[in-house]
Amino acid sequence: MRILVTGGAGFIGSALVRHLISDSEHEVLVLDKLTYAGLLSSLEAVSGSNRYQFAQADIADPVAVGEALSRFRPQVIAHLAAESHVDRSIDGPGEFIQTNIVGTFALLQQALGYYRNLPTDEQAAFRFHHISTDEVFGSLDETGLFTETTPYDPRSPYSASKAASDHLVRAWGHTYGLPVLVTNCSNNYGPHHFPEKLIPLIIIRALSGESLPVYGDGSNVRDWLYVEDHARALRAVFERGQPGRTYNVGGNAERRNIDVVKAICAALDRLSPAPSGRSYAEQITFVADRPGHDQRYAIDASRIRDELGWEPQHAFEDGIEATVRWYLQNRDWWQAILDARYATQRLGAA
Ligand code: NAD
Ligand code: TDX
Repeated sequence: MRILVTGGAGFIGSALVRHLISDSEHEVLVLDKLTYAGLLSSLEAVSGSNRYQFAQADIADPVAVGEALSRFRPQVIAHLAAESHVDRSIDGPGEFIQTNIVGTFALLQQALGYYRNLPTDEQAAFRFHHISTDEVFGSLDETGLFTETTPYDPRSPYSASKAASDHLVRAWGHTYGLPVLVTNCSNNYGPHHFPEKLIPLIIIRALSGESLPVYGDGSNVRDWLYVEDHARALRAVFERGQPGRTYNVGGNAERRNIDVVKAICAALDRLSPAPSGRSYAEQITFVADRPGHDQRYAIDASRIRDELGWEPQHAFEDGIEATVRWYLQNRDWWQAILDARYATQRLGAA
């Protein structure tokens, strides 16, 4: 199949592309604007493949998207392009509205025009797959899990923009007959994770001898999924998922933030002991909480398991160790990002 991957130079998109090139026969066109979070260095492993192409474009640019569609003629659009960082959405929501809502609308319009012009047999095979987040469901207290029928209750500018885009995608399916799929996934982690996110931020700041900022009291809970498990889930859904359907994807690995940070410190203590001989955990600092910080997310992933046979393969402790090893062995990748002063301001709140 030919798969157009929007946001393919990002953390999850690049993991999907690396998976598709190494473990399938699919052809891939990445369409990516290359914002601060889009990195061609994350696609180096596939850049020599004749099944991989790249186009730099904004999903909100109808001419560029239309040209890519008519040239590549995809059977699947896997839509991952988004502004993804919650703290940035609090500091400046405008880009989140523009890309996640307006951009998704523009992409849907192009996809619909393209779909309507396909021959009938190709229409039957076409899928528009929107990759979304569990944050659209809001916040849980100590019990309960998000299912595919949990009502939406987004609470940050980021999650509100993703909720809006989910609604648009489903509306284009329901009203115009576009064969859409939506996946709502929990927190990912693993190689090529952008250094502003909790896990890489802690690894990099620990190695730099800096404080390790934990928001609030560190009791907030996330359900962590190794990014390569997510890539396999996405492939299962666009290859075999039922059009019109939503699939929740999760790691079955709920952890409090403070325990995640301690697990990273323990892995670093084993793999790269600090020159001082002290544990990295001594660098942990509790800082002001994120405004509106959701307490807990947790996913019930039984639908994708029962219908498509997908399950996570990486236990959290193994995934954290693999991730810490990757950041230790790929300093050039993250140092180049730090040197580029990617974000002007954010690399931890302390
Ligand atoms: P990321 O920030 O690492 O990557 C986003 C990519 O989209 C970048 O390559 C960026 O250049 C590109 N992009 C941004 N705006 C664009 C535009 N207007 N046009 C074209 N390309 C654009 O994000 P990620 O963590 O890889 O997340 C990918 C998707 O998965 C997002 O939709 C996100 O909401 C969703 N998601 C992420 C997680 C997670 O834990 N990271 C969990 C669930 C869902
Ligand atoms: O310095 C920090 N200290 C801290 O305590 C940072 C950056 C985060 N945190 C906390 C906030 C969250 O409870 O750690 C948790 C994880 O934070 P992030 O890595 O920013 O992820 P989160 O806000 O949970 O959102 C992520 O998962 C869902 C992705 O960024 C989203 O794109 C995805 O939809």
